[in-house]
Amino acid sequence: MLNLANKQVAVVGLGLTGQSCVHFLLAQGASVSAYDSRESLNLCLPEHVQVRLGAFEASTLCQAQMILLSPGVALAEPAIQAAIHAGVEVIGDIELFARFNQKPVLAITGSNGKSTVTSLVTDMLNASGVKAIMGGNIGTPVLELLNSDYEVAVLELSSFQLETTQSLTPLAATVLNISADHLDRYSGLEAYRQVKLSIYQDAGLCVFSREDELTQPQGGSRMLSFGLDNLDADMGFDADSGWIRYQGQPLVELADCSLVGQHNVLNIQAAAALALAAGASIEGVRQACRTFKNLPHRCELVRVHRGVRWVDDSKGTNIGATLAAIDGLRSQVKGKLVLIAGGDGKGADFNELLPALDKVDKLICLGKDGAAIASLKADSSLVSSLDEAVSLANGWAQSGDMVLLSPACASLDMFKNYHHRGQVFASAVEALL
Ligand code: UMA
Ligand code: ADP
Repeated sequence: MLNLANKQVAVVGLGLTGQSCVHFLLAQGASVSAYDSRESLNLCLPEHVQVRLGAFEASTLCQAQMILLSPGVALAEPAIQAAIHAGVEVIGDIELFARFNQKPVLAITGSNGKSTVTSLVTDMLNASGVKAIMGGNIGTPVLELLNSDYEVAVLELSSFQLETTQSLTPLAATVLNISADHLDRYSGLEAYRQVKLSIYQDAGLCVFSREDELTQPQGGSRMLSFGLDNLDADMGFDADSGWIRYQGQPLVELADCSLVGQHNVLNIQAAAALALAAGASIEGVRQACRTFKNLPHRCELVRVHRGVRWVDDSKGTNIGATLAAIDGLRSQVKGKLVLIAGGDGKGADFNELLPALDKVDKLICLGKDGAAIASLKADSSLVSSLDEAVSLANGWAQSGDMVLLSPACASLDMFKNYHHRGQVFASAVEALL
């Protein structure tokens, strides 16, 4: 275990991660200084912690013995690069967790489905009598888990978090899928993928998707795959009977699951593979599939108004997620489908949306990259607020239609986060007369 007593540690970025790091490091006896490039910030930190706001300075950061970097701060930040060149160790909170945690870890990444799978794995284990807790990108900083009583830690990991993690040694790990995301932080899809694949490093079991060859491990660890074909050796799916099968045996009947859509068949398979590896029972897996509640802002029905269904998929923050939402929902709509999309595209190529836009009858766009998406479809509309988008959709949609907010973009150009965007949407929909 790492001895942090009296070590000079700089915590860079003071959001959820940074503040949890400060508290953890102080409890370990480290000497902590804290940095955020914002000029003003509401913080809840002990008074003796030295806080510096404003642009990061290489000269100060180079004096630290270790830097704890928040996922939102790019490693490419010049002051961080200067510190690395000066020999300062730069790690993230997941790495710090890995050096203190003594319990088995299940690690989950991918472009989409991470939170769904993380929550489902946790439910499967708890339904099997194995005490599991979840954390990471899903919202609870991992260092906070160390204060809890658990048998297995289930971690949702973003590519940003994986960049600063080296020694996690998960019991089992998965890359659910790879599609373009965060390309404003990577030189291209391959660079982003390589960071995602690093989750397999030293994993006891690598769980990958047969539907997406980009998820395949490149090393020699034990592997298990999941997919929509009926492959007896691993996780398979028999479309005729509607059963997910595991090593040739029926595991979960889809009709018995609360999650719908083809992408969720894959999510359930991946979750079951991880949970079984950590000691879940078949009955626990089945029970969790029956009772799992879809997470908010993921294809969530917010209102049926004058026969029109209004669906909030604000968590659809990249193209892959919006494609899955349209694929999953189109067959459920008898009438027309209205899509509200746009926001910060993070450098994505929106042409990948084209095949799905054929299934959309009316496209309404907003935000920083709204015009680029609107240009892909004839008769689309560009609006300046989500309220305006809802009002326009309301004037257009008829009974039997669906209005889907699935932006294919991050929310930060107009909202605090995807949750805030979903709330603004739901409020506008609730206010319709
Ligand atoms: N900051 C700087 N300089 C910068 C960038 C950020 O000082 O160049 C500061 C900001 O001013 C702010 C702080 O850093 O005060 C925010 O830190 P952060 O962006 O690392 O965010 P946290 O609040 O620590 O939340 C992070 C994850 N956020 C990101 O990776 C952007 C959360 O994932 C995660 O839940 C949390 O840690 C706990 O682990 C959110 C997310 O959007 C949901 N993740 C991305 C995604 O899912 O696509 C990766
Ligand atoms: P993440 O945590 O990776 O953002 P979530 O589980 O929160 O993923 O789901 C976000 C959105 O991504 C969902 O609303 C859905 O539209 C889409 N999605 C979920 N699972 C998958 C999957 N396996 N493949 C493609 N898209 C998915």
